[in-house]
Amino acid sequence: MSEDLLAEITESLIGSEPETTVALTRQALEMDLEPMEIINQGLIPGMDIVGEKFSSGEFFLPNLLIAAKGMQNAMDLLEPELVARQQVLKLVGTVVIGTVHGDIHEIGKSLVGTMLSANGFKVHDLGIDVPVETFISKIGETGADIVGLSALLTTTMVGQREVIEALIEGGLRDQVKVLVGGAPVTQSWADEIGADGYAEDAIGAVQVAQDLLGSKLK
Ligand code: B1M
Repeated sequence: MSEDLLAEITESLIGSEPETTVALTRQALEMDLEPMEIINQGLIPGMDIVGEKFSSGEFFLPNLLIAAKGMQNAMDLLEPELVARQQVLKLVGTVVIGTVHGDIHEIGKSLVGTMLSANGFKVHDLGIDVPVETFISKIGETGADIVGLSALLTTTMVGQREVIEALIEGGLRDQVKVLVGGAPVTQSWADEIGADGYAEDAIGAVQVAQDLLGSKLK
């Protein structure tokens, strides 16, 4: 039953029916499905298939835009639920997060930000297409423990390296841990550019951020 509903959510994204995506997400919450289950088993598989169809030439840019609208509107319902489910009593650290310059993919970065704040981090979300200098000045202004750099395009991953280089040049590299992620990003890319951590998804990002903070405080 819940599998059917999750499959319908996936289908609604592929079928460019954003209103249906939102209605089904609301229904899933009313049926007490966990928000993370709705995201990981309903919404993300839909976005992945939309992406594959775009790669193969079956779908075009408007299909991506409509699917993104459906997922973002569904996330507007899910994010307060994600936050409400966490019971964190004290602030564990400060994170500056954004999608690197040249890249306007927002949904995954925002989900990572939401999960971090739901787990006790103070999150400064700089948004999308963020210039290197904006990351650097926000890190200086907030004294952030961690900077999170999201990149969804093979062509924009280099922006993560540029932020690390600017941190070194500005003498800030020892003060802040660098966490990288996004669909094309891998552990070996993180190692190559000298990032401190890599996470494949939002839950992993929370785990890695907690580990990084532990090692920073030692
Ligand atoms: Co774009 N796009 N897109 N797109 N898009 C991808 C990424 C693509 C893989 C689709 C494909 O061809 N199969 C492909 C990239 C290929 C590549 O370079 N490897 C692509 C392309 C080519 C493009 C354009 C170039 C298309 C064009 O114009 N010809 C263009 C680029 C624009 C730009 O940025 N300059 C473009 C545009 C867009 C839209 C604007 C239409 C829209 C985004 C709208 C928005 O965000 N408001 C869009 C969408 C929706 C997608 C897909 C279909 C879905 C992305 C998404 O939201 N996924 C995507 C295909 C895909 O990913 N399967 C695709 C759901 C989200 C929850 O997952 O973002 O992966 P994700 O985040 C995950 C993890 O990656 C990780 O955790 C998240 C949660 O689990 N994560 C982190 C992310 N950031 C992290 C940071 C961390 C840690 C983990 O630490 C800091």
